Amino acid sequence: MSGKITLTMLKPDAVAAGHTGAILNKIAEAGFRFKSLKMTELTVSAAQKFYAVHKGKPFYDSLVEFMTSGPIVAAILEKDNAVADFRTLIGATNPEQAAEGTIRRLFASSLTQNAIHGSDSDENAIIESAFHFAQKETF
Ligand code: FUP
Repeated sequence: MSGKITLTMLKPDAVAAGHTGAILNKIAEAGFRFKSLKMTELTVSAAQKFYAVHKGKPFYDSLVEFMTSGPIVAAILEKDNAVADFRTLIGATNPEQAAEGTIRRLFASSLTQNAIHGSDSDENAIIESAFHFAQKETF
């Protein structure tokens, strides 16, 4: 059965460009409920851990550098079929290939600086939610 939560991060490019409000509005209008929400920043070791699956790939170091370059907004989102529906809403990893109207198409500038993260599985949604939020921050 498909899960009800996903974890998102509005990445440093989107936050620095002042797109936080517009992106959160699109997420809410698409029917997601905010279970948790905060502005924060990733340390280098936290970013390395979050993206450990990509360790050794050519883009890993620049991805970590980018993700630690400024504040992010993290949120746990609730909706039926949350992981798949959210990945549809954000669009393809590369904004040039993202469908019209998707968050990455609208707000991302490059493959690395692609504005927003969405969990890729129900299992990772739970792991990533616990990475960012304590139980008392989840509603
Ligand atoms: P996604 O699940 O769409 O966020 O994409 P991935 O998990 O494959 O990649 C995680 C992040 O690594 C992307 F958001 C952007 C970055 N990335 C690159 O910078 N270059 C690549 O070739 C692939 C991914």
